Amino acid sequence: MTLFKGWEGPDSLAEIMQEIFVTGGAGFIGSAFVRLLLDEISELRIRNFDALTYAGNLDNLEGLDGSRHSFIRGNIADSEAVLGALSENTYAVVNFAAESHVDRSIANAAEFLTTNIVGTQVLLDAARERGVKRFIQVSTDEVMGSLPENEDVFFTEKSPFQPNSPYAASKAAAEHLVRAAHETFGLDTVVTRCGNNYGPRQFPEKFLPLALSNALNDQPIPVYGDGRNVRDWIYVDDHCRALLLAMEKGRAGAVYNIGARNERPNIEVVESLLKTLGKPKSLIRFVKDRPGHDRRYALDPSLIETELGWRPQETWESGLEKTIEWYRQNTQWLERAKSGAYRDYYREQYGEEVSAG
Ligand code: NAD
Ligand code: TDX
Repeated sequence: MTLFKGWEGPDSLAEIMQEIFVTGGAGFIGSAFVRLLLDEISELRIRNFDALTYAGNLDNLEGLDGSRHSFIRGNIADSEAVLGALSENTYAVVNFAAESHVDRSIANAAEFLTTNIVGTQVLLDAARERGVKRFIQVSTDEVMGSLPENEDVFFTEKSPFQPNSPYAASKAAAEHLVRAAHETFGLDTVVTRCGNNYGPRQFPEKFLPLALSNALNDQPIPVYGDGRNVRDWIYVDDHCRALLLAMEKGRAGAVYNIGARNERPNIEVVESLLKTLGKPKSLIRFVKDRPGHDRRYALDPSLIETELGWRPQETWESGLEKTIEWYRQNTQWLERAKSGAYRDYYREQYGEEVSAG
C-alpha cells in the first residue's frame, strides 16, 4: 500500500496511520494541509480542532469530504476539550493552532502566551495520555531572530534561539516544551521551521494578502520602514508537502528548516505584485516601522532536502500567479474576512479605514 506519491516508508505504517489530529486547521496553512492530506492519503481520517478565533474561518473548509474530515470547535489551552476530542487511534497531532501575527503580539501578548505556549503543553500532555505516535510542531524561522543583510549567512537547524517579538518568543517557548517532551518522556516529536508563506486563504492582516487586497481596491499599501527588510517566501502547498514528509519520515526529535531559497526585500514583493496586477507604484506608502522589526530571514533547507528528499514545486512567479488568481476569483471570501473586527484592527494599526472588498 502506498501512502502518497513518492512514499518510501514501510507498508505497516499505512495500517496504523488512520487518523490525524490537526489543530488550527481552519486557518491559512492548516486548511491547506487538511486539503493536501485528504487528496494524498486515500484512507485517512482527520479531526480538525480549531477555536475559530478571528483568523479561523469555516469558509476555508468548504467542500471537504465530511466522511473523512470532522471539525471540532475547541481551544488547545483547554485540556478537557483536547482530551475529549483526541482519540486513541490518532497517529499524529499536527499543531498549527497559534496566534500568528507579529503586530498583534506587539499590541498585546496575552493570547500568544496562552495559545502558543500553554496550548502546546496541553497538546503534548494529551498526546502522551492518548498514546499518540507522533507530534509535529509547526514552528517558524522567527525563533532564530534576524540575520545580517548582504552577508552570505543563513539559518540552519543549529542557529541559536534569538526571538525578537513576543510572537517569536512564544513560538520559541513552544519549541522548548516540545523538545522537553521528547527528552523527558520519549514522545516522538518533529519540529519544522518555515519562512513566510503565501497562497490562497491567507488572512489579510499579513503583508502579502494585505498588499494584494489594497492594490485590487486602489488603496495605499503600507510598507514598514525603508521596505528593505528581507523575507524568505514559500508557497503554502510546498510548506504542506514538506510537513507531510516530516510527519511520515522525519527523525524522532529532529528539527527541519523549510525554505524555498526565495529571499526578497518587501519592496520587491510589492513591486512584483503591482506589476502583475498592472497597478501603479504610486500606491506604495512608506509608514512608521514595526518596533523590533527583524531585518532579514533566510533559511538553509539542506537538511530536509537531503534527508527527506523535499523540493519546492512552485517558483515565486508561479506561486504568485496562483495566489493572485485565487484572490481575484474569491472576492466574497475577502469581503467576509475584512468585515467586522478586522476594520477596527486596521484602523488601530494603520490609522485609516480599510476598503470593504
Ligand atoms: P492563522 O492565524 O491563519 O491560523 C491559525 C489558526 O489557529 C486559526 O484557524 C485559529 O482559529 C486557530 N487557533 C488560534 N488559537 C487557537 C486556540 N487557542 N485553540 C485552537 N485553535 C486556535 O495562522 P497560519 O498562518 O495558518 O499559521 C499556522 C501555523 O504556522 C502557526 O503555528 C504559525 O506560527 C506557523 N507558521 C506560519 C507562517 C506563515 O507565514 N503564516 C510561517 C511559519 C510558521
Ligand atoms: O502592513 C505591513 N507592512 C509591512 O511592511 C505588514 C503587515 C507587514 N510589513 C512587513 C513586515 C515584514 O517585514 O512585511 C514583512 C512580512 O510581514 P508579515 O506578513 O506580518 O509577516 P512576518 O512578520 O514576516 O511573519 C510571518 O512569517 C513568519 C508570519 O506572520 C508568521 O506567522 C510566521 O511565523
